[in-house]
Amino acid sequence: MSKKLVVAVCGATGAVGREMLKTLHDRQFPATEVIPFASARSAGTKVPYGDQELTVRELKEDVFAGVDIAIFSAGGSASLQYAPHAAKAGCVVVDNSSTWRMDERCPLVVPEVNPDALAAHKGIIANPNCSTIQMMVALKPIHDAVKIKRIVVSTYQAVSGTGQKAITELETQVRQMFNLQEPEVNVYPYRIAFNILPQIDVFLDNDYTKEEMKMVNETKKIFADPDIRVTATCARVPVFYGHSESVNIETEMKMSPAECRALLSQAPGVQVYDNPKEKMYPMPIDAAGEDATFVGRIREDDTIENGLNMWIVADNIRKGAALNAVQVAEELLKRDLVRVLPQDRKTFID
Ligand code: NAP
Ligand code: 3JM
Repeated sequence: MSKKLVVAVCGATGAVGREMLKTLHDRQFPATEVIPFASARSAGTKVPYGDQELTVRELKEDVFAGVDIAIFSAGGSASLQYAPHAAKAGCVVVDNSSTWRMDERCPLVVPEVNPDALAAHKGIIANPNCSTIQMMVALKPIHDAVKIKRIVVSTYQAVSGTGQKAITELETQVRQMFNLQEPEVNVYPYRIAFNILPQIDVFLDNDYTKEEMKMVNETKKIFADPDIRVTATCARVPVFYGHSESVNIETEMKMSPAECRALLSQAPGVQVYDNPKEKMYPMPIDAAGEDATFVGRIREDDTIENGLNMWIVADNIRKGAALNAVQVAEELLKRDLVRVLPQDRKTFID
């Protein structure tokens, strides 16, 4: 008989949670039991896991006894409240929210980029923001080869990044507008159908949004490079699945576009999709449902000495959330870091 491995999926009824269940099943994650949790609202409902239907349970502080790995995508406040209890109960948390990302006790991990950071975990591991993850996967090999000094990124983010209610809102608004009805605006500050919103998450005192500052701060932590300069503009576009990014980098040493293409075509998790003559470049319609981070439009920025521009696209719900979290869990198993109980595991609560 195989060893017991119980996985809790917290936020299982959401856009990320459903993809999490699918990813665990598709990748044959060796769980002996998968338990879906959500709020009291959906306790008792069913969620698909392969060809089974699992019954959703209510997430509570005392549900983690006997759970080995708890993957959270239930929003920031649920992670803040419940993840410490999960860690205290002895399971390893992989958290998708921004709550724990900048906490020094929590590794912030993209498995293709900084898997060794997992070794120092104290019970809670953070999954980076979706826009950060795909940028890290594409830029890490370049950073290693020629050292990136500065990143200027503009994002074009899909509505699925906001959750199930935003997917429904875009569908509803499009239908209403084709029927000459006034579109209802509930999720975003303005209509998203046939529009672009240069605001994701709340504004901070520096006039950047929280989403933009996630990209800045998470990049420094994942690359373990406090000196790398990053500036971001994040926009929401009326696309269902797949975040796109225009990325400009300035490097210490020179790398030609051809060298960059060759390097990235060997990089883990990356697929180079770049042939301007054939109008070949990545788009959200290519990336949706795929695991890879796609890179194209690689070209020189001749306004600076060592500069490159590129276009990076990935499925924000897969690599941007569920897949990255499952890869982290796989890496924990491979490194035998699930059952290691660090002495100071309790510091999240006590
Ligand atoms: P969603 O579709 O709105 O789903 C939210 C899920 O959380 C639902 O299962 C919901 O359960 C559950 N939930 C909400 N409040 C809860 C509570 N107090 N206790 C237990 N469960 C609760 O949102 P989503 O797109 O799946 O995203 C969920 C979270 O994942 C986000 O808030 C964000 O923190 C994170 N996320 C991260 C990334 C990333 O870049 N890594 C990307 C997207 C999202 P009910 O059905 O019972 O309401
Ligand atoms: C992606 O509960 C919340 O406020 C969640 C907001 C949220 C986040 C976040 O900050 O955790 C929605 C979508 C993210 C994220 O990945 O940073």
